[in-house]
Amino acid sequence: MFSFFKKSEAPAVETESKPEGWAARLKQGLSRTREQFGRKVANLLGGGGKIDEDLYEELETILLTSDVGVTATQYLLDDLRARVRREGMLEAGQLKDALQQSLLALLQPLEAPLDISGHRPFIIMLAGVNGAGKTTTIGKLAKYFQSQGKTVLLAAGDTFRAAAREQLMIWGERNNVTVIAQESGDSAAVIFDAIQAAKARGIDVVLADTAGRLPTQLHLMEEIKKVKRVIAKAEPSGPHEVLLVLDANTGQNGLAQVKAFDDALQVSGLALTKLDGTAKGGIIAAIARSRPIPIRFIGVGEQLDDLRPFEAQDFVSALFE
Ligand SMILES: Nc1nc2c(ncn2[C@@H]2O[C@H](COP(=O)(O)OP(=O)(O)OP(=O)(O)O)[C@@H](O)[C@H]2O)c(=O)[nH]1
Ligand SMILES: [Mg+2]
Repeated sequence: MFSFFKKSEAPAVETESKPEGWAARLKQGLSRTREQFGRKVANLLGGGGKIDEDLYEELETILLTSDVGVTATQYLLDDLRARVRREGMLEAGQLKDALQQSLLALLQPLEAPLDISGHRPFIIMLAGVNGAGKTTTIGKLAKYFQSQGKTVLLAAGDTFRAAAREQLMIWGERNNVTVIAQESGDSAAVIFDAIQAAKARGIDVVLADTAGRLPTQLHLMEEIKKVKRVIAKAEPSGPHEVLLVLDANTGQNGLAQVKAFDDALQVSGLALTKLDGTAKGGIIAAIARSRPIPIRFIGVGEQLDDLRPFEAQDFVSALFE
């Protein structure tokens, strides 16, 4: 938990402006995913055979076992067949390029960077199941916005655990970020106060943490709906972003989480974390097909600068090469 509080970790600001450094980190982070997915595809399609039904069937198996899910797998295979027909492809090797193109076309609409220019403070409310990476993502986002010259205020809205509040406050002190917390009180009240404070101080971005919860815990889902309503009382135009944090390793269940939180809160963006783990990556395709909510950020590690805006082309390249 809260690995970004480790003393050993100095914010790697100097790498902030080097996109090639990030591309390398993304590839490094996705290496295990690439081993599972990219290598299987390469083995299947790199042999130089002809395109036939068996090939499509094996590709279907790879997609299904990579968390792409039935709906998106069907869509991708149909799209592939259409490309093969249109371009008169015969060789298995050509199918690999076509698959990359199909995936890219599917994922491109999810690339919609978060634009915070319309509101001040721009209020971002985070939500997600326990341990998805909400608090870690808040730390990373604080650094991300600070590196763009924005002022940030954190609302310690996870009032379920005292430790969560303490750790957020220590972290805020070390990184010169104001943290609004309360000894007692509920999540909505803390976030309400934080928004008032941000308005009074002319802060650019409010990041509101919330406690983890499962969509099946109906009372907790009601509580987070209330948080959203109370934010709108503090600032009628807000929240300006409801960011669902999703652990990429949860596989197909991730799609169920997206649907449930979206139904409850009208999620406006996703942060996909832990892509540096054993995540199979296909969940992104499943989301793109079944509930296309923009992926604002992806996280590929526990360090502060292991979070960047999602770029479909980079992502697809990192999956294959
Ligand atoms: N490898 C890796 N670990 C991550 C990433 N993001 C978060 N973590 C780790 O995931 C664990 C849980 O992260 P938290 O940020 O505490 O998750 P949370 O959603 O706030 O959890 P709760 O508040 O308990 O619901 C911690 O050990 C983090 O270091 C990531 O992108 N990559
Ligand atoms: Mg947390």
